[in-house]
Amino acid sequence: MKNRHLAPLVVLHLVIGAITAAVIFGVDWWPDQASEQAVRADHLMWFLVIASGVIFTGVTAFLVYATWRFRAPPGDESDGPPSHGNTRLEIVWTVIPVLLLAVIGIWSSVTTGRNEAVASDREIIEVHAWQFAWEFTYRDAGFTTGDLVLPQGRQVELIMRSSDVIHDLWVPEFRLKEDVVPGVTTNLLIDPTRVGTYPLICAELCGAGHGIMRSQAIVKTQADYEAWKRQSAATARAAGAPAPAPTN
Ligand SMILES: [Cu+2]
Repeated sequence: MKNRHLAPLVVLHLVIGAITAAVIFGVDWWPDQASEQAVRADHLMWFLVIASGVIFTGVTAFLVYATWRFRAPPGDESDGPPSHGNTRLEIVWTVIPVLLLAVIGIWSSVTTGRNEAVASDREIIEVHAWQFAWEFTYRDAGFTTGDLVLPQGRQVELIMRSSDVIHDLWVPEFRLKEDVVPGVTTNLLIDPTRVGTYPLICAELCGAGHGIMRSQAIVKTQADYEAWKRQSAATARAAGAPAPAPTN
């Protein structure tokens, strides 16, 4: 590269890089992290966003510089000089994306594997979805609720069924989303880490009431969770509620 190109390109990289970094780091893009899965997903996401920012900065700086520096003079209708390729450049722009995609692919599969590692002492909660509501059954305690209550620091497995169309259980703070499909049982593993109340949303357009198909995911400390479970079971028994219907 000739030296007269170097200085303006460095300045353009610095200016565009600074604007890109300000947008990436200056905006609070993501909700709280309330599960181990959220932390792993966000590490991968940060890598993707930062790598994208670096590529965006380089491409935009060269594009802006080339558009300005090599623009045609007014009235010049002629073609530019022919170009017969640049082997070194083509190797560089092939090798870098290959390495980047390999890192993303391996990192994604490691993240998925760790997110789906099953704990032997996990709590099982059955999920029933229909147009347009969620129902959560704590079968070992014999009751059903409309909110998903989970213990902090203990893995939960959701066993999910739909009685009509495809729904999709999504809690943004857990960074987890899974379809609930009629005729099929789907599962979702969650390791809640943070006490709090988070929106639980249907993320599949499932009919006219899709927009109101919302509930809450409530993470409690283990002591509070056990107390809530005992209390809910006692209330259900006192009300003479029948045991939750068996699911197929
Ligand atoms: Cu739905």
